[in-house]
Amino acid sequence: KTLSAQFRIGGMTCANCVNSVEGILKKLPGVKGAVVALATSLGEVEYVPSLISKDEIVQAIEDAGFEAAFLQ
Ligand code: 9UX
Repeated sequence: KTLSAQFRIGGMTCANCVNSVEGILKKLPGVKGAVVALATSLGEVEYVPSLISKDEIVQAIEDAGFEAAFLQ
């Protein structure tokens, strides 16, 4: 089973940040896809909840130096 969730991200200031965040997310076990938009500071991740939690996804983004919070 795969879920999709939207998050708000802080600290992205250039297009390379977007690539970094997407790359980090896509390497995580349990993450099937990730898209991040610089203009809106919003992202969406497709993940398998039995393999990874939202908290772990947030932690991975924050470890990379950004801020993240899921919308719900
Ligand atoms: Mo752009 Mo983002 O030089 O951390 S890669 S600001």
